[in-house]
Amino acid sequence: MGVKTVAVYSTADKDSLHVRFADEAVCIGSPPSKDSYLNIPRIIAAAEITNADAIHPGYGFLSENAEFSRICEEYNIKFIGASPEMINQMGDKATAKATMAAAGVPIIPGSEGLLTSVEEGLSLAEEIGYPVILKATAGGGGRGMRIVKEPAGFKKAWDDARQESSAAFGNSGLYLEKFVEEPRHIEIQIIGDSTGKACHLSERDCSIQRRHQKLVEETPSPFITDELRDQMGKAAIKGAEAISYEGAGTIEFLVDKNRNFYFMEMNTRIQVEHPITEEVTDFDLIKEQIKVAAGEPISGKNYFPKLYAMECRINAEDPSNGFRPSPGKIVNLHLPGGKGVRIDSHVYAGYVIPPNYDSMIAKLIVSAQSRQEVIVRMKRALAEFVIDGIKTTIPFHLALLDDPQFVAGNFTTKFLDTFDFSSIQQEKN
Ligand code: MV4
Repeated sequence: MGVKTVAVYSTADKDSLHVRFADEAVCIGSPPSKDSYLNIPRIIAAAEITNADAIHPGYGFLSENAEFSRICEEYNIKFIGASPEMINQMGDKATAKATMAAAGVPIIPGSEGLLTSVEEGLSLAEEIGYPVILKATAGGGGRGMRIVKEPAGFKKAWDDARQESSAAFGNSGLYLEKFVEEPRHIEIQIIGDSTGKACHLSERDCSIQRRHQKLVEETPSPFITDELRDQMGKAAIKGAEAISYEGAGTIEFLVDKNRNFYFMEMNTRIQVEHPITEEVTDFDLIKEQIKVAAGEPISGKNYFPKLYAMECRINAEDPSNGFRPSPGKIVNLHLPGGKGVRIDSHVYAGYVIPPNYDSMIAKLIVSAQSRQEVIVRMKRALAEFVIDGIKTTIPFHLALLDDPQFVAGNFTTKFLDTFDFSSIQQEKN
């Protein structure tokens, strides 16, 4: 787009590639996030001294922070993300669910809004039938969530979930849902413009997760039919247009074994796994985010996959030791390439991975004409990927791609609960 860029960085990231490749870079503080990447005044100051027109918040830190979005507005810096009102409305899960229900998006049967007492929860659970799940309205990522299998366990689950969500989020509000057994996590990418129009870019299957951390995502989902894609896409647009959603967002659905789909949450940011959608739709999501932020309208058509794509998250973690973080120096690096192979990364040979932040060091994104060819090409790329000096999730991905059930597309969010991680072998250096 020819847009000049300014990187912000903490001292822990002074040697990161984003700092080297941006047109300008501003150090905003020391390694602890609260002193740099979560420090709003310092980021605003960096934008002001460099005369920045807009801030792209990426997918972590302040990307879904209503206060930051509001302060950007106040300082006349365009926040390339959701408005503060939208972040608040979708950040409160019970409110988000009620909003989507009112828009006609299917939701999981359960409480209308928050539960007001344990007694109300018990009688509602009796009515809809066990198992049920209690969820923190301020939650996300599985925290403050309890599955209840029978009435005898309800009181303890209620107390524990309230305690946990109060401690984690300073908000103990809970809502209740029927527990969906062995679901798939399927999300729809949407983008809306300032006129209130939205379109969808089909789904991503994010069922391969460990402890609520996604490890592999793919599109199209091997479980989703053309008809279901159309229905889910239309539901996602209905939800987005009901709230006049502006910018890129994701509507997360749970899909049960009978292919019923239910709204779960909305993410008001670009997500880590967005590149697989870009590869199969030929739509540059970041470019379109910037255009929408600049007030341009979207085309209005929807985007369906023309290819198959998969992302393997390469983390500095040891998959044979409980995915323990493995920061340190990358002494040797070789990135695979060739047709249909994309790597998004900030690392290089000689780079020292700091212990302070998320352990994801690269995204390996592969696309091809069929799912089978994606798998073969991904295995080739993983085998050619050399990262010496640290442990990575590459051996896990190689084991997964050899699993007959995964290869057959037979997996739910419970898949990794029973996966044999002990057989994974790190390559000897
Ligand atoms: C559920 C569910 C089953 N039934 N809700 C997990 C995190 C949060 N976003 C919601 N989650 C779930 N909600 C009902 N009614 C199962 C999960 C769940 C899950 C969802 C998506 C991906 C991985 C998961 C792993 C465990 C549980």
